[in-house]
Amino acid sequence: LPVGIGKANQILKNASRSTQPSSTGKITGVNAVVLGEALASEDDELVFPNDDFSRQALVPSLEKYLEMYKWSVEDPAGFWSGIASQFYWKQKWGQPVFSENFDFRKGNIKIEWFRGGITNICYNCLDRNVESGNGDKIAIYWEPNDPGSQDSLTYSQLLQSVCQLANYLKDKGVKKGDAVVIYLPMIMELPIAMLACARIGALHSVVFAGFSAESLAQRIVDSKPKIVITCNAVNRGSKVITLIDIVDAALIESAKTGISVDLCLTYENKSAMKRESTKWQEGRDVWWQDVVPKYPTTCEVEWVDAEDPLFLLYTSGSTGKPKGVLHTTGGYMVYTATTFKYAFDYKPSDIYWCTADCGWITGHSYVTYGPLLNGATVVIFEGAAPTLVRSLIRAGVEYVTRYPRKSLRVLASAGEPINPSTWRWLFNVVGDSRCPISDTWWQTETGGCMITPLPGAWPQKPGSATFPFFGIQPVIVNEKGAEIEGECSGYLCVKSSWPGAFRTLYGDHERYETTYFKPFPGYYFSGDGCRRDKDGYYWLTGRVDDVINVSGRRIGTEEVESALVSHPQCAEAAVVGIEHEVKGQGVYAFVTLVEGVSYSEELRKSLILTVRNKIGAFAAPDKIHWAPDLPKTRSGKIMRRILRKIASRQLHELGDTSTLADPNVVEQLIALADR
Ligand code: 6R9
Repeated sequence: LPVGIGKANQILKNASRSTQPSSTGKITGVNAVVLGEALASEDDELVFPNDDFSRQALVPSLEKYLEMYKWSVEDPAGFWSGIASQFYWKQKWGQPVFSENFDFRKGNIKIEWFRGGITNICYNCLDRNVESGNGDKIAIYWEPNDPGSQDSLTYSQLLQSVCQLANYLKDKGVKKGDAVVIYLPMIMELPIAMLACARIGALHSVVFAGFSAESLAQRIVDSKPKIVITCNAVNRGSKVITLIDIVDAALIESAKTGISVDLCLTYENKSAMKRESTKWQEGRDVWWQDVVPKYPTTCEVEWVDAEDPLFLLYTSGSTGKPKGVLHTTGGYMVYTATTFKYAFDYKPSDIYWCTADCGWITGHSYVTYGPLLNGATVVIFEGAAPTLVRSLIRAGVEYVTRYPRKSLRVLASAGEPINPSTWRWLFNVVGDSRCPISDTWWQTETGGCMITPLPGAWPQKPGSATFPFFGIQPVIVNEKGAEIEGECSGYLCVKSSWPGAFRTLYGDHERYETTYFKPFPGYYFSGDGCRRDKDGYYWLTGRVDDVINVSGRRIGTEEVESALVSHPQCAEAAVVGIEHEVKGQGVYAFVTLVEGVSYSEELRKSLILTVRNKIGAFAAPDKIHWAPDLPKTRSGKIMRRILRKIASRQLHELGDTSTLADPNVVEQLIALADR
């Protein structure tokens, strides 16, 4: 067994289960089982699952997990083949079940799973469930922004809607391997569009509907879609956002680089805007409701190889240009389905809600594919709900406690660190000290959960993602790339592949290798820091690169910097993340103005607006710090370490400033901190 995991065995032996978490729902702080007398640190706080939960859990004990885990890493081919066989394959995969090169020194990085297997993920999500007698089961409950116009689709109805759109797309010339850009909010048409693409072997590239025209254009230029699918407008809280205008601006922008899209399929989202008031590009824009329902409700499946691409999803990296993460069909299918089932202890009678937007990976893997592959009933909510727990805490417990929560079985969190106090609040208040919390660590790149509790299987520690999922071998390495054993902290890497791993960055395999495989030869590098405690539990400590995480959304600091410097009055900018009570991290920007321009409130607003327009509202700086100059080394490199300290007002911890080209810069910056 990999280092650490074996140690977990001892926990059960050493810990006393005498103090079970109370089920009275009283908010008494921590319901923990303490090792020894006093709680020495957060590492010692163990929260046990209750026995009733464990008895019914898919993985009822640590022993069972260790047995399965051992099998999964000693015989990955056997372990994953067994699971893959539960899906429909038109033709079984060949041998070897997987092949990989994780070490760039031995040639190009390559990952393949189930090569030669012929399947279709849409078929496995829908047809397979309908054929097994679950056609009348609800696939999606849709909860709109304004209560009152709820909707739902059974598996049969969803299949029919998907087939109609698939037929339409085929009729418009979309073929296997073509890209389709989807720019939709959380309405049912979003998963419908994803599944329709998958059905005909087209790659979907969903762009989060909070991205600006410029960001959308960038993604259109990179993926060169045949069609863009959007809607006219969407309600967000009390605001109406006219998505089609954003698409229009993006298409004008992308046409300038020679990428033109002649078809924009637009859903009329009546609750937000009527078609009469929609600005329309005759010849290019087509109303979904006018064309799609005319197509047949059955559609032949395009059978694809397990390694044929399924989708592209852009994510932020530490350099300016977003990266097109590419996932393929077979491995992603098997991995998302399996992680969904085990990480949430899924039972067919469950109704499952994931608050994520399909514009991000969580919405791909755990709103759409993972649940539907398991025949689950999912709830989709139109409104925005990131960083939900911290916003709820701020609003007060009564918003939660006024509703019965007896039906809740498992709570989950993803996308950002959940600190121990937030964890306890979620556990005690929302889950009545009864529901296990799956704090799942993973990334766009990993396709599915990598380090996650399995509910009921072992004691949790608030704030720790606990142990690796089946088949995942996390390692912690030091600066030199050497694996460190036992209790330690360092850079989180993964040794050898798993089915859900991304296969490349679209059109840029070299960047894929450089970013993820070259920093620590022989390993996949996650970009995250991590600590492993004495019991083998993993604690994520945040990004170690220039990526910040605002409300669970990844933003490259360089992306914000280039947006800022595109402003005619901004000469230079440096962006760092700061702690933010609700958003987790906030965007803090140091801005140097062009000679002769002076600071003003108006300019501050206009800089923020520039970022909103260039990237999207979610990336807007929380703070603009006027900077006559930036602290740089003699070779001209900005010293972000110092900027981070100034931003968080840790002024006594600036460290060594003697290597700065001009140490006075720091004092100037401090003087301007609250201007
Ligand atoms: C799924 C998703 C990935 C980054 C990742 C890490 C952070 C995700 C986390 C977590 C602490 C967790 N992250 N899950 N940090 N605990 N449970 O969010 O993908 O948008 O690609 O972000 O999010 O820093 O590297 P993505």
